[in-house]
Amino acid sequence: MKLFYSAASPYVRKVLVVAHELGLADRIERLPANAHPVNRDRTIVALYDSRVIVDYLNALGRGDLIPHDASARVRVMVEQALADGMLDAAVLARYENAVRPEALRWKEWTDGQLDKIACGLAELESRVTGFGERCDLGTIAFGCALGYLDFRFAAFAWRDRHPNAAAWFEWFGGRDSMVATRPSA
Ligand SMILES: N[C@@H](CCC(=O)N[C@@H](CS)C(=O)NCC(=O)O)C(=O)O
Repeated sequence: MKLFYSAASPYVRKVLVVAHELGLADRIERLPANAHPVNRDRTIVALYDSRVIVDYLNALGRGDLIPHDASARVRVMVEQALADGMLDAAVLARYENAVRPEALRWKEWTDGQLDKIACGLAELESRVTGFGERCDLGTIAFGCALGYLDFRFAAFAWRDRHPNAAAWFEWFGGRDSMVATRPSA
C-alpha cells in the first residue's frame, strides 16, 4: 500500500497510528506529498480521506478500532468527527498565519477557528475521564488532535485549562504507535 505522506500532517498521523495498532505499518510505503492550499499537489489521488483510509485499514487488519457494536461505533465516529473538526479548524488557522500574505490576514477568522478548538477541548475534557484504557479510532483521533496542538499551537497551552485531557494524553501519547508517528516540520 502506498500512502501520500507528510511528517507534519495530523491526518496522515491518524492513518499511521491506526496502521501501527493493526500491525500493518510495515506494509505501507510512504510517498512524499506536499499538500498545500495554494500550491496544489496534483499527484495526490487514490483512496481519501483519512476517515475512509482508517476504515479500510481496520477492515484489512480485521481490527476492532472501529467497534462492531452499533452504539459503540456511533460513539467512536462522533469522537473522530469532533477531533477532526478541531484539526480542520487548527489547519485553517495555521494556513491563515503561515500561508496568507500578512496584509490579507483576518484576525477574527483566526479567532473563530481557535474558538472552535477551545469548544472541542471543553467537550473532550468532559468526556475523557470515561475513556479508561480505550484505544480505538475515537481516542486515536483525539490523540492526533492534541499532538497537533502541541506541534503547531504550543502557545495555546491547552493543558492549562484541561487537566483531565492532559493526564490522559500523558498516558495515551506514550503508546508505541503515537511515539513512532510524532509530527516533525
Ligand atoms: N479531511 C481531510 C483533511 C486533510 C487535510 O486538510 N490535509 C491538509 C494537510 S494537513 C491539506 O491537505 N492541506 C492542503 C489543502 O488544504 O489544500 C482528511 O481527513 O484527510
